Amino acid sequence: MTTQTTTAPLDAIIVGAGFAGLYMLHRLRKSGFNARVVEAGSGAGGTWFWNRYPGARVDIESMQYSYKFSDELAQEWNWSERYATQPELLTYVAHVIERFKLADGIQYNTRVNSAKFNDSTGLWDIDTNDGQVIQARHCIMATGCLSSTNEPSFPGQSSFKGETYHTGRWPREGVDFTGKTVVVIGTGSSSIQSIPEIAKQAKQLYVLQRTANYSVPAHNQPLDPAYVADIKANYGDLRARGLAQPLAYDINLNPKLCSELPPEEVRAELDRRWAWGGLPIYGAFADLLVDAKTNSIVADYMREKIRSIVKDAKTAELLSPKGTFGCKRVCVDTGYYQTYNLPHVELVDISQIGIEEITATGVSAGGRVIDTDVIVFATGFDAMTGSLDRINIRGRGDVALKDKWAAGPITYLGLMSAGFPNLFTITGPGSPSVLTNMIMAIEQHVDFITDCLEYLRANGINHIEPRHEVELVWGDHVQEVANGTLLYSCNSWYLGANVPGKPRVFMPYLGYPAYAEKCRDVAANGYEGFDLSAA
Ligand code: N01
Repeated sequence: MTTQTTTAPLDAIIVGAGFAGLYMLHRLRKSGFNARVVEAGSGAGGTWFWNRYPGARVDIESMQYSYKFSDELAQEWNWSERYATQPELLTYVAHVIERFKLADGIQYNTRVNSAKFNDSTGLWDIDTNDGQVIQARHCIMATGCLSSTNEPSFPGQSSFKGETYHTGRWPREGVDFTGKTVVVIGTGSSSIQSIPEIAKQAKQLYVLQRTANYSVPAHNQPLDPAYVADIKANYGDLRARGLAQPLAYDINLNPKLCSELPPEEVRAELDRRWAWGGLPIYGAFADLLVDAKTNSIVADYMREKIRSIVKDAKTAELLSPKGTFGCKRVCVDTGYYQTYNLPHVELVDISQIGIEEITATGVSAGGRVIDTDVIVFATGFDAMTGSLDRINIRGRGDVALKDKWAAGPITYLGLMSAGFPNLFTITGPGSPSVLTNMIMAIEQHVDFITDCLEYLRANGINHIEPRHEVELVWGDHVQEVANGTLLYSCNSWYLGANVPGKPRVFMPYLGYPAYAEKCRDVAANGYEGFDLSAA
């Protein structure tokens, strides 16, 4: 393919048209920068563009999982349900694009193959699948934390004659399971959300479980207009409460330690959280993620709930997670456990004997052979670093980011990495990102980057990059914070442990408020820890 270099270099190229890329484009345009978004998909929405599996919906309440930067937007937009569905989220994205006139700044169907810092021009050269080379002063990766699918390959997989799907790359036209036998591999959030919906159509459904996950009911429902009006009248209060909590999400954090409470109060608190539903269960006790005893009390409570829902004792036992509660991200479901009471749904334990083979007609797993028409891979993502690794990113001296990060990502604040001047990663590894209400973390990063670019412009500075010694200290701090919790005690995707061969490093930073304050201080002190140069 012939390459074509765009004439005038951009101030910034933004890779990805999800929530991060769209807000980044809006902010940069408002500040007078010449910016453009390139997006691999044929539409905007990022995660919500690709994850179209049945039952896909956000696991944070929509009144909080929505942009806060524009009060007009927040006031005029009406979510229909407590947890928005994937289609409704895409409608919201379309509204944002129209309202802020972003459409002409987004180039779809454009996958970035490589992003290379050119030592002689001091610009980034962005090579795309359609043969363009786009030059830009700044390269901003808005590529998402969960956008690169984890697709394990099993022996014989290519011989399978039926249909196969990955939850993270669901076909736009949907899938009809009516009358079919279906195997779902995996029991993470995507699986837990889709299984009740697939079961409504399938003739027979087998769920292949390697590790059981904790799931809390969503208690999803249409939003009560009075409740919405009440929030909208004081929206700023809700946002402020959220931003003051570790997950940048108002989970009504209980400041009390479980160990200080009498058993009946512990029970009452958990009952209240279960009845409310969703991720606020994390806020039940201040020591939930640090005290193993507290954690086991909550885990016991969850197992008791599973036993009370699932009628078959053996299935209930298999569905009961053994590990630390909340170490893997807790799932939020609608009728997940109840689905196993249906006669045509079967849980297959593959914890001892995994998937040995995929044949032309089915799957050999858990010591049995299961014939099937469809296999759904709900096997998750190469989280946080996957989407960056899949782009050939090269910094000063042609050093590959992937090589620099071979033993785990090295960043300052999850925003930049030494040797890669003017390359920003929105919600990159080393920032709160996936341990928050993502939209809040996205807005905080976009605001930081915009302020930074304005500062550079005002001061005649062309390049910014962190000092290596500073990013090493930050990396140690990220690990130290995680080490002070129970979050190292399982094989989560936070640790990269779900992808064979990936280094075991805790990638997100726990604690949004302290992080945001650190970023404010860094900026206020003239981007302390970064090298700034006019050259
Ligand atoms: O992926 P996962 P996900 N053989 O990694 C199994 C977000 N999300 O797509 O646990 C057999 O959680 C694996 O087993 P194990 C959310 O943050 C958000 O479900 O490794 N099984 C596991 O059961 C979530 O946390 C929403 O033993 C294999 C499953 O596949 C994140 O995305 C909705 C296997 C993968 O679970 C990821 O969720 C959905 C193998 N070789 C997702 N490899 C919202 O609501 C993997 N598995 C916003």
